[in-house]
Amino acid sequence: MDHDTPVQAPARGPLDRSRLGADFVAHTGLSKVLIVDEIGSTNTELMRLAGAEAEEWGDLGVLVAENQTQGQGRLHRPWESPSGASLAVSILLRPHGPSGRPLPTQSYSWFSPLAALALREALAGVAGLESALKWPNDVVVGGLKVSGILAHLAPGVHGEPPAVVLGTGINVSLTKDELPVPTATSASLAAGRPVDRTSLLVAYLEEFARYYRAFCAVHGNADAALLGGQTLLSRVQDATITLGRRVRVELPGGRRLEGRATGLDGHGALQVVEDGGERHAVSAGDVVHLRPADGGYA
Ligand code: BT5
Repeated sequence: MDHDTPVQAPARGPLDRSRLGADFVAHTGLSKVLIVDEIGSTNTELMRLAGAEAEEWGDLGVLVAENQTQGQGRLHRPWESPSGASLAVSILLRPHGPSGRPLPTQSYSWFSPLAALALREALAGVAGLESALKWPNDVVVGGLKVSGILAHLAPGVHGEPPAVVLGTGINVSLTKDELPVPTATSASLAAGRPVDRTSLLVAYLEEFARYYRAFCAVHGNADAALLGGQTLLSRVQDATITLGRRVRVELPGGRRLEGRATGLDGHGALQVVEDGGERHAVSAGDVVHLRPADGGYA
């Protein structure tokens, strides 16, 4: 491209709300979809609503913002979502098994990977993209982050266990100039063609509801066959590119581990074998994929 040519942002229309109305809610089994024009953080607002308007916000209530101004990442890091070019969506979960019993809270660590699997299917179906999970909460295409997922606990109702707010930020049509960090990409940049935000949101919510219902049907057991096929644990293992790699893990307290990521345990924690042979199960941290030969960044 000629350097003097202004970079044209792709058309950024609002979401097509007619595709996310009552029919959509009924066929997916969601309890509601609320789309707001602007919000600080969909996760923060949905956590508030889960307590303040508990009767109106049941399992699988969805809050979407056209423009999110104070998106949150883990550890209070910022999540940037240029208006109209990204999706900011939070789903409230009050998970129950087939017997009506609440799911064990130990199973909650599987909701982020469940969302990542759903998004993976949506990206494949809508944009023809092959994506992968980078432990713990990123969806990447060609090693670059197209989405980040963040789960928070929210108030339970009537003495029940806490609810979960599961937030997903998706870079849909950001141009190269708009990417907030060099490790990011967008669906349209990766696909090399425009990707429709509404179609991606619809597909993501459909897939998420399908996986979530199946997971609730097996009472949150990641080792049970899901949807008549592989277990959730093995689906997530297969989709996670961190496994089998040399990694550096930055733990929340500032400690670091370096070694080989060998697998996930039954709670989704990353198993890391340090060079000296010491084994660790890491439930929270940031991972840098290292190149095997020179220890540089991959
Ligand atoms: C995450 O945190 O990746 C979780 C992001 C969750 C965002 C959603 S949007 C809907 C819902 N409402 C919210 O308020 N949040 C959720 P983490 O792994 O900590 O990554 C944050 C880091 O990613 C930042 O420090 C930046 O380096 C980078 N980053 C920020 N914006 C990005 C973007 N749009 N694409 C890729 N990387 C980004």
